[in-house]
Amino acid sequence: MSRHLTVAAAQMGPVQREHTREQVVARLIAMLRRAHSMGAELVVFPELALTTFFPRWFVDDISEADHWYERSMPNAATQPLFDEARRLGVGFCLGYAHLEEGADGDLHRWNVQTLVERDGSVVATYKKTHIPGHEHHEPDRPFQHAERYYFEPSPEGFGVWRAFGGIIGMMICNDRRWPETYREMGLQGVELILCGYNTPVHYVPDPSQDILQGFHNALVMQAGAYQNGTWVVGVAKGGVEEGVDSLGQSIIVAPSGQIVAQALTTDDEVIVARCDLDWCARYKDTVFDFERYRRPEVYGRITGQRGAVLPR
Ligand code: CDT
Repeated sequence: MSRHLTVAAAQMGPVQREHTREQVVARLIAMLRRAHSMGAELVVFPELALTTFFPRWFVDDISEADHWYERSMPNAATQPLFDEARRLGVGFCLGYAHLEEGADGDLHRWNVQTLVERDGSVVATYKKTHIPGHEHHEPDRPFQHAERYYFEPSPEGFGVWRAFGGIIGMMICNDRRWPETYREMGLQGVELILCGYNTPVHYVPDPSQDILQGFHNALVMQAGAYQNGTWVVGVAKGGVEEGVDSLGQSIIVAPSGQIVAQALTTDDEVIVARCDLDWCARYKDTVFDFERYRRPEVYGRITGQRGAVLPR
């Protein structure tokens, strides 16, 4: 008996600064219902889905940005989403900023995704590992990408969880560009990777990459899926948000590396795919039989060093 899971990518159009959590959650619920009517059992929302992409602005006093973060999940604003998902029997994955007070009383700022099962139970909350952009104000930029100011990198790495009848992993936006992300989960048998993203089309450090944003987005997720024999769901918050154009092109990728569904707009849009989780084994047991073919004894540099070390 094969295992099928119908998964939706619930792409969002922009969330402007003046939009309230309640307005955003109403949009998420509308897409949840649409996805359910299309047969979805799991709905994936974007990175930082509840707010505008606030790292585009720098504030000297970081506590002035605390209102962009959630202190608990669910909370008063998101409870209606949790309630409706449970009523429909649909699971979901939601990206948001989390402000955590540690045991030591210190504040920690994380960029996270929470995965919720069809019965409403929280499976896991994943913290973003690769934090892109810059730490300090760079006034010469047309807009900031100060994620390294607003978020700590996760010390936890990439877990996977048994849920939805399969083995599920998560990554967030920039994580998808790094092969280590997929391999870490591949080595735990991952069958479905969920990824929200906010990707400005204009890449300030090298604008020659702007025209390639869509290509690079598909390239990395198709490669990661194929090389690890896993499904990958990439979900954008796209469109023009506070004057910054962001990539749409949400995709669902099969273990073959083929795109089986793709968003056509840069607005709120639901796409679905019926994912055969047993399809993963066709790759994991053949060309990417890790146990048979990998050579970890000659891969020491992967974890032994960070940057490139050039030959003399
Ligand atoms: N949100 C996020 O991680 N965005 C980055 C933008 C490029 S780095 C400034 C991304 O990798 O898509």
